[in-house]
Amino acid sequence: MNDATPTGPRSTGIAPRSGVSRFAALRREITSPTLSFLMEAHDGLSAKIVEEAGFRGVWASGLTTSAALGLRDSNEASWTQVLDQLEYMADATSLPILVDGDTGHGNFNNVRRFVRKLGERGLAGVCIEDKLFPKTNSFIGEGQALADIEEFCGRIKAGKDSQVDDGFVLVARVEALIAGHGMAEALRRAEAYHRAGADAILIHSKRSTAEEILAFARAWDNRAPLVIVPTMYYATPTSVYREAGISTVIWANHLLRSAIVAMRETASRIAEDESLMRVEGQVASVKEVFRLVGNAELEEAERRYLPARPSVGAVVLAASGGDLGALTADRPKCMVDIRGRPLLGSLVHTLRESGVRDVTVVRGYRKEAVQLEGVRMVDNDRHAETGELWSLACARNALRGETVIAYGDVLFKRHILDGLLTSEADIVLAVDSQGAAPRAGGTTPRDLVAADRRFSGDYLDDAPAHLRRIASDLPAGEVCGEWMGLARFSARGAGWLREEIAAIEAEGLLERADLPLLLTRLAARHPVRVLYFTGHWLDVDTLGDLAEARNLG
Ligand code: SPV
Ligand code: MG
Repeated sequence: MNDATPTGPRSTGIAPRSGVSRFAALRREITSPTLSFLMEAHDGLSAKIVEEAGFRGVWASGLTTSAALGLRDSNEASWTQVLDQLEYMADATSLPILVDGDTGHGNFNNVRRFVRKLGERGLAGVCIEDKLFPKTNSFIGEGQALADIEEFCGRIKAGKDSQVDDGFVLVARVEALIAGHGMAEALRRAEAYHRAGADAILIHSKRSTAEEILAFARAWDNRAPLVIVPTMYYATPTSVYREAGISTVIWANHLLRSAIVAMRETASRIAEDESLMRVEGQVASVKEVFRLVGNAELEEAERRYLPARPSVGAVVLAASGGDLGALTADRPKCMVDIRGRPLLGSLVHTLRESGVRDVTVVRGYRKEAVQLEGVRMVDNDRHAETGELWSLACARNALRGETVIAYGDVLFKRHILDGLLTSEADIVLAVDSQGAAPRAGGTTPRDLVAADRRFSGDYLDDAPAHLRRIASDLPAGEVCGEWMGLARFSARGAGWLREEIAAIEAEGLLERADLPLLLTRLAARHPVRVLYFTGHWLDVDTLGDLAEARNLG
């Protein structure tokens, strides 16, 4: 990192709000004559919450960062693990962050490396305390051992000599009052640390009143900015700190402590109720989570960086009933359940996964049973006496721009659809090269394909093949595979499709014509590409197919 690390979260790509570096911003907070506040955060999300609340700086607490990891405040996380956590915070917020550096993670040499790495990752300052590694939280036990003054001054000097930006702030934390060494020792240490180059002194106390802190402030007389942590003397009015000339107050752990209460309450309610009903109104919405982590920025970036692809539509033909016995008494085949969702739901899911979002379904038999969220429904009310092409013509208005056409009773793996969508051909059909064989269930393949080239059997074979015709009664020698009931048309191909439907209509054949006829006629006028696949799809004609569909996954 360099001298001009701008404010602004790095991972989101949001432009910096100003040219002021975070180092300079923290220095300003600490050295300004007015009282400043740093609010605790322990991860990226809490750092964002600190920023949104209007604070001008973050305290990256050692206690809460380790507790959020499920660890004790005893240097159990390695310093590089801590550094990674800190980097998430720096990425998540544009605020300057004062890092709780504990004892500096060792001697002067560890401090040097730690301070350099903090600066490189955009952390604006560090606070080191005059204790020994591994440290223990100041509120645990009595009379913790303090560092030798000269040795600790070496840590301070080493830290200042290692900062990567002149604005980097090093706060020296005096533990003498907490360790029971008295005011004179606390002042002696503060003076020594100030002389060693510390930018500010943090005077810590575990008393329930601010008396000793205020006595220290009076004696210290602003020789360097004073930082305090009123966790234990929380009842002291903030105006008292202003009057005492304190530089900065750290609210050291209150986001984590409030999160613990909220999480515990939510967990126990859900455990008791075995339901989310009571908590739903009490917790942040999922939308709010998306907002906090900046999903809107990602969408904007996707528009900027992903190749623009005009939206692709699909028309799914699902007007016929199908005969699966009792299963299709009150609903068409496409609405029969396949592992918790209707067959048509799985088909639409696969389409959406491949970016085909604008889906139109032509329904007919038991049309009231055909409902899917976000899918446009078109009705073929003459489904009993008409065929596939009539149904397709009902959705004529959707046959514009790039369009996928699928039978409503097929399931296929996504790579098959992706293959069609990435083809450069104007009309392209998914064909199973093994489709000529009779099916296990005894049914015979219907849409047999004759093409100008067979699949060679080599999976690297991508030489183009073109449709000659599709029929159910092709001579065995001509059969190259079976059409899966899945085709893609470019915008130009969709134009040819509409023309051909109009031509068939003009000839009076629309009522009875099927898709094989349509595709065969198209192939006579335009190139219709055949893309070979092997398996990974099925159409559901029998109960046996249904069982297989439930396994296709
Ligand atoms: C921290 O927040 O980790 C601190 C402050 O060091 S205290 O817990 O009061 O020691
Ligand atoms: Mg700490």
